Amino acid sequence: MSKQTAAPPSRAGAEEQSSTSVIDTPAEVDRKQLARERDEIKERQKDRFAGLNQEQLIDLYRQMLLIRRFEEKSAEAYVAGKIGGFCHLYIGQEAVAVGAISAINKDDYVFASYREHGHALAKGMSARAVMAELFGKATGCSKGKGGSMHMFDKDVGFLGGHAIVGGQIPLATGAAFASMYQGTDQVTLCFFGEAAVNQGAFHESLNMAQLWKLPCIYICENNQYGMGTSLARAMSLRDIAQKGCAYEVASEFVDGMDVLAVREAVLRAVERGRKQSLPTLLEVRTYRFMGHSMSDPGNYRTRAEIEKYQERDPIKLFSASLLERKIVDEKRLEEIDQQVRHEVEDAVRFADESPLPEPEELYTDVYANPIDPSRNR
Ligand SMILES: Cc1ncc(C[n+]2csc(CCOP(=O)(O)OP(=O)(O)O)c2C)c(N)n1
Ligand SMILES: [Mg+2]
Repeated sequence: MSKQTAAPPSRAGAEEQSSTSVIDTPAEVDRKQLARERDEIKERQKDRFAGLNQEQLIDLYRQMLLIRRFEEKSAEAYVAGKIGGFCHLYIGQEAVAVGAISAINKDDYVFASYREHGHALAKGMSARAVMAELFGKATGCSKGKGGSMHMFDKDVGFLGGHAIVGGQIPLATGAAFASMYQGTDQVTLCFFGEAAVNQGAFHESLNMAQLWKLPCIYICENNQYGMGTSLARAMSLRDIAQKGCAYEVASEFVDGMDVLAVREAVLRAVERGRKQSLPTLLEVRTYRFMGHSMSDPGNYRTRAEIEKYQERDPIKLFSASLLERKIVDEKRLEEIDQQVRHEVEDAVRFADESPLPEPEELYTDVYANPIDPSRNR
């Protein structure tokens, strides 16, 4: 066995190398400071209300709340043993999927990672189809054979749900190539976590997208952790938006806790995609409030850090802005909450009552030319 000659870079060393540290772990919570920061974000958000009518603003709120309540129910169902396999929740990141997908059309494409229940709902899949898929039922969007990481619905342009970290990035690039080749004005949104940026596929895709002028919008949801590993321990250049420069891809940082900031940035990218057929890289800074998956002990970050980001909860922030701007009152917020809870409960009931897939389904949707099951008897 060869002797190890060079010590791996120390964690402190990695942190010193970056000029703009993303990770900030205060020893304890400074409530006043947190409240000040939240108010600043809220003020910035209110400047972004122009251009959206009351109905559109309320719908953004409703969608984020639907995802939140859907995910809370998923967690309950998982603990009750109704959901098998892995299950990665999106709680805390709702503003990213909702803001971004609100900026595109129904016939545009969306690709996402395994943390994709929210993107599927925002793209127009029903809560019933997503919940039934989680429960492994025949009425699920993938006939109960995919589960949490494999939501898919061609009819609404939601092209997955991908379990391989970064696997969706070249696929989305291919979809954007198809749109360019066919001369449509469709754009493709590709969501992925910051850990996927270290995959070669990210770099290959950005290079091709700029070179071949592909209308692909790469949305890096930087929640600062890849499983239990902080970005600071895994990436030398942590300002992910800067990486676009290497391929001359236009890029920007976006506040992922502000649904309107995300929407505005994606609208700019969509215009670039449709008018100039060019890609964009967005680094959207966000945070997941739950563990990486349902089986995460979470001992790699502090409670203070989680509380800091919960203070910027995108849903609470937006409801406070809506109230201050008198777009809604408390009664209207309560009605929306009831409506959303009802929709999620209906989805759970539907999933509970749906049948499991038949054993014969093992042979369908596997190959383009299906196997004849009788050959194996
Ligand atoms: C190619 C590959 N390597 C490793 C894994 C195991 N894995 C699953 S999730 C994950 C972390 C990804 O983190 P990130 O891209 O930041 O997304 P997040 O979970 O934070 O949304 C890893 C390493 C995998 N699924 N695929
Ligand atoms: Mg991450």
